[in-house]
Amino acid sequence: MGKSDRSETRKAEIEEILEHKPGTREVRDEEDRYTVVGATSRQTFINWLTPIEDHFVCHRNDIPRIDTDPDAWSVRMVNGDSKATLSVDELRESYPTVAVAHTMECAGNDRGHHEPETGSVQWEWDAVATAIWTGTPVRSVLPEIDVKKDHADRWLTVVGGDTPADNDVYVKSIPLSKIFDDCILAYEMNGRQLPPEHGFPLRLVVPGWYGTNSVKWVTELRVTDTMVTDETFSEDGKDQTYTYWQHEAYRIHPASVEPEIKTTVSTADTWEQLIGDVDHPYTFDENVMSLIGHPDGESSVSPDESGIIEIQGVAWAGDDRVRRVEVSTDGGDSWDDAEMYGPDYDGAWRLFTYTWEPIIAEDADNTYTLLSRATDENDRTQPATIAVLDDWDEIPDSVYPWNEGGYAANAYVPNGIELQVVSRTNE
Ligand SMILES: Nc1nc2c(c(=O)[nH]1)N[C@H]1C(S)=C(S)[C@@H](COP(=O)(O)O)O[C@H]1N2
Ligand SMILES: [Mo]
Repeated sequence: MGKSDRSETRKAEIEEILEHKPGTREVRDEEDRYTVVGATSRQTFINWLTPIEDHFVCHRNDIPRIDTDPDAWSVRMVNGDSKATLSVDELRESYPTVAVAHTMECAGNDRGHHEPETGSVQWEWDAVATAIWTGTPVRSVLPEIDVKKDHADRWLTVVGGDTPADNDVYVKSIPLSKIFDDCILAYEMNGRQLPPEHGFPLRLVVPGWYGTNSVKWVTELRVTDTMVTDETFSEDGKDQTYTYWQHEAYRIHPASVEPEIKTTVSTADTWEQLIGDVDHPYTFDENVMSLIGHPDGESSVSPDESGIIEIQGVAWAGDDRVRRVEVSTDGGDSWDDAEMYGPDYDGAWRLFTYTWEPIIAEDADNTYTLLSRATDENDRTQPATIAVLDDWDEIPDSVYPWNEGGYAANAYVPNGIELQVVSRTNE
């Protein structure tokens, strides 16, 4: 398929997605050929569950069209000489069914707040959402290829079926320990059949990890001793590369660096890699982050009868827990604890609320800057800003390092909300 043909199919595809996600925003990057739509509005962040209609979409290639029976789709499994094939139907009928909550955040969320600007899709806060995914625990199918327990140092290399013959195969390697812990092969999203753009008929869900790891349209699971290398698939005899998505894209690094292909990392925790000894971290577990959903800054707001504005939002920390959420109503000069409430699942965000009694002065314009910042169970607090740093070995608490791909940023100042408070009578 030529470049212009692809741009045509892409256009048609996005139009189709926007038809059943009517409120979402198209945030397309033509050059990079990404198909993406972002969250409808800040207001989605007052809900714990994101309706499918509001869930962002992000992928590079065309959606594989499955014209035949979805059960004709099968997954190949390989562990050395041990091989098996399972249909979606078999997965659904013959293995345990579980549901997991997962806050999916694109590793490029907040990329648009990098200065200088980076390449690719300029997301602001749009690319994060929480859904309930239903499917088969991956650990329950691995015995079919003689993997009966977690080999802590091995990997599961997962292949997506969306790659055209002239492109890098969409492949991600996930540590087997994480796979055994909570990963699933999902065929339902929020209790409905998986929509095509979210991976129909089958996708991997890696709870609490950046979206890139949750491979859509899964065709193969391969147990490997290292993260994917081109040798991993050499027996397939195809002239395609398999390492781009794991080792080149989605790595955190300064400008003009080509990260080397690693066989393994000492920790899958993205932040620990960043402040530790892993050169050019892989974007695995999501960094601690929060967003205000109400007020949304789109219009002025008035307090209720008792003079109160309820500030509401969400906070998450990948597969770690959120320990604390604070809110500032004066642009960060002072902070107060917000209250966390609602559902509390590993890998999914928490709701928070903060009762604010704004002062409305007669002769001022009453503009306020609202910020939220979260702290995880490891006592890591969101940094304030994204900045260009010379020395990554000494990352100050208050700064997230500008990086060439614009990945994994979790600074709170760029997501602040400026709003005008008007008294009820002046509405
Ligand atoms: N096969 C395949 N899986 C993929 C991708 C892709 O391009 N191809 N994109 C990834 C990225 S970058 C993200 S953020 C999530 C988005 O999942 P969603 O579209 O269901 O929100 O899917 C991931 N899985
Ligand atoms: Mo992504």
